[in-house]
Amino acid sequence: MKKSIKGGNFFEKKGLLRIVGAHDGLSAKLVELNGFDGVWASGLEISASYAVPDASILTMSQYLERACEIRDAVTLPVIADCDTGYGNSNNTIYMVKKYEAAGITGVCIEDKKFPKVNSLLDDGRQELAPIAEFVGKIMAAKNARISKDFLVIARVEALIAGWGEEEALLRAEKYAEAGADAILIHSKSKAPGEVLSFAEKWQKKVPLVLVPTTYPSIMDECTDEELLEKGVKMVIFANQGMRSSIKALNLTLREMKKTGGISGIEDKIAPLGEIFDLQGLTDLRHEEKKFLRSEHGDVTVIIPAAGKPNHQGSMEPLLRDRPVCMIDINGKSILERGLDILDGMKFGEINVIVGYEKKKALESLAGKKARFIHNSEYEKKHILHSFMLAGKDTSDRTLMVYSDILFDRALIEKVLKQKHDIVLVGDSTYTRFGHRNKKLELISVREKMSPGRRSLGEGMVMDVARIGKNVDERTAAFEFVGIAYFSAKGIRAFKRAYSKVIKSPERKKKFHEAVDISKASFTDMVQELIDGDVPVKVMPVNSGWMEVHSFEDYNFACSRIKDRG
Ligand code: SPV
Ligand code: MG
Repeated sequence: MKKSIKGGNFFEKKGLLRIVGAHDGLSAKLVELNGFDGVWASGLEISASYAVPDASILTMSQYLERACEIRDAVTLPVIADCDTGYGNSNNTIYMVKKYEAAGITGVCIEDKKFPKVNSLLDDGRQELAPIAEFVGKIMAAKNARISKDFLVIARVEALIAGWGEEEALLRAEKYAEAGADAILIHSKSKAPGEVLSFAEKWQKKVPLVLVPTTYPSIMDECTDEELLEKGVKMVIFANQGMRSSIKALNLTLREMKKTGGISGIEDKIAPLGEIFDLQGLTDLRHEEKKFLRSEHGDVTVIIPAAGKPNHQGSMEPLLRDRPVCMIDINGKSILERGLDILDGMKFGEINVIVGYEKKKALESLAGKKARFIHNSEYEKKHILHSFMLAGKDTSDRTLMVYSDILFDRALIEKVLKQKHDIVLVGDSTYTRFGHRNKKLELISVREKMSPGRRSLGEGMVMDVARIGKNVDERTAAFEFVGIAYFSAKGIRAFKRAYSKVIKSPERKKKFHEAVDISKASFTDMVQELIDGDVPVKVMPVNSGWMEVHSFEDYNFACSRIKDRG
């Protein structure tokens, strides 16, 4: 976040101040991004943006609303063009209170009669207010302000109205005496001579402000130092921004009308990304991450999907060029289906670790809300390594879901409700029979299980004793579904145990069922935790998920899942 310089006396800032006209948040933001000293909430621009004349048509509230919009969009000081003060001294008092309270740096009021017309209008009705009346307004404005840093700039319109330099000097003198912090000497002369002559005679009584719209050469003819030397503290480039956008917009619209299309203009207009940046979308994303809480916002999901399928069996034709998670079930891959369910649950972050056929995976998952992490060594480093590529960054509740299973939302909801630190989902109806393309990851529990009583009560969890492909089928009570839940404490324990193994000299040795830690499966690390007396629970389920291990499974899944998503 940029440092605010709205506070303090703007005129105490060193050097010649260049402020630029704007009419809304966006135009003001562009002024700031281009490095100017402040923003001029221009009456001409604001009224033009409503497509009404700059002739006191809009009300004070409308101008103030825009000034606030501008103030909110930038950290720069904002000087508001307040025309004649919107009426007499009573209106001016109210106006100063409102603008100061709104955090505007200063106001500029002009000595014309209300209602005014724009000063640069050819043959404009330029009626000057009596000096005394305007002096009263300046005094009222000064009296109404609270901070001495709130600037009241008096704008002398005598040169605009054709009343001559003497009148201009007299008025400036009176307004300075009344307490004006600066004099804006306005001129519509085509050359800078008129204002330079005024400045010469003014003798720096209070700082001068210029609006060189009609005499732009002054900025080429005089250096900043020369202008400062003549008593000019600030120049206002009042309307060039709006004029440039009108021209650009017209060119684009004309081209669109002429061609009947939009392809020819694409490289002449700002990319959409620039709009998003100007809107502050980056900040919004950052803040959303921090503050937009949802029920599962503190849960990080990790889906390891990097591995190459090995035991293909009857699945061979389906798996020739893709991992299991990419198998298409009625128009959507298994993993896409999983991601759609998880996305709907508003998790903090969903990480998918890709490796084998990475390009295909990324193409098919384009547009899915997930962080994709590449396990470039997927052939040498297996699922535990993939898990830890994302797991190393998480300290919140974590959900691990295998990429090759189909599951219901209700199953995930259920495991997230568990109060234990590490909970695996185990299927209690697994069968030792049937064709499979791989060995199942089985779970045995500490509790005594009587045969034929595998269907257990809701919410009843048990202590895992052993997990892995080598667990004896006769003692196994569950098949590991491929869904594991960790509380913040649980994931810390898991990470601690992992880093201990990784750092130990034993890391090249056999690690549970794996030849070493790099080839370890997720379940090997769970066994390591159990052996280290970290409690691991299994939550029994008997429905709500399925895996595709065989061609039969595939046909079954296709017949069960009807939607084409
Ligand atoms: C404005 O920008 O509205 C001004 C400057 O007051 S000028 O249009 O030159 O009067
Ligand atoms: Mg104006």
